[in-house]
Amino acid sequence: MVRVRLEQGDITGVEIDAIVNAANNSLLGGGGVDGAIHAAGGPRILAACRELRRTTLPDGLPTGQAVATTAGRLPARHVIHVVGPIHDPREDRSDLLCSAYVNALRVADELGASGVAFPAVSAGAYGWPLDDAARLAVTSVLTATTNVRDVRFVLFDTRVHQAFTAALAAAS
Ligand code: AR6
Repeated sequence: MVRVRLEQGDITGVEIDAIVNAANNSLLGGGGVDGAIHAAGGPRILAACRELRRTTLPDGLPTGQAVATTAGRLPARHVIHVVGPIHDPREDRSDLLCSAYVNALRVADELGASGVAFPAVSAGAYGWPLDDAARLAVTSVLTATTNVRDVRFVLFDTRVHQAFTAALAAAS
């Protein structure tokens, strides 16, 4: 059974086996948590992403999928990059957001990681309504089949933290 904890803060400072990046399909960086991870982790992360693009992912990382790289100089050992879906009120893309969490945990299993920290994937630039993003995140992690024992949601601000607190209470 996975233990889920919530905290408010900056995921780049978290000391854990793997942190998850809310990336985009290009894997070549961006704003938000993606920008913060590349800035704090240094150029080795981008070099590893470029190598993935050159080899196994020439068209980029599909939405809902996950792939790992070095964490560069971050305290975490690995970065697991996922691409959440952009919210679209005309189309239910919830499955892809759940897949991003489940596939991150699958990659963590492949790495032998027992602790994983997640940000609120798709809840920033990708425009997902916060309460729904929190509910999908929490239920995906709680129902996943994984060897990961310790999941930490590291939420950047009070509003996001409150949404995840409510979602976790509703799911437990
Ligand atoms: N630590 C933890 N959470 C953070 C941090 C941080 N250092 N910085 C921001 N957040 P977003 P998305 C929160 O936009 O919605 C990028 O440009 C933020 O407050 O980072 O999946 C990518 O390259 C929000 O709650 O990711 C993509 O193009 C959450 O992280 C696109 O944005 C997610 O916001 C992905 O958009």
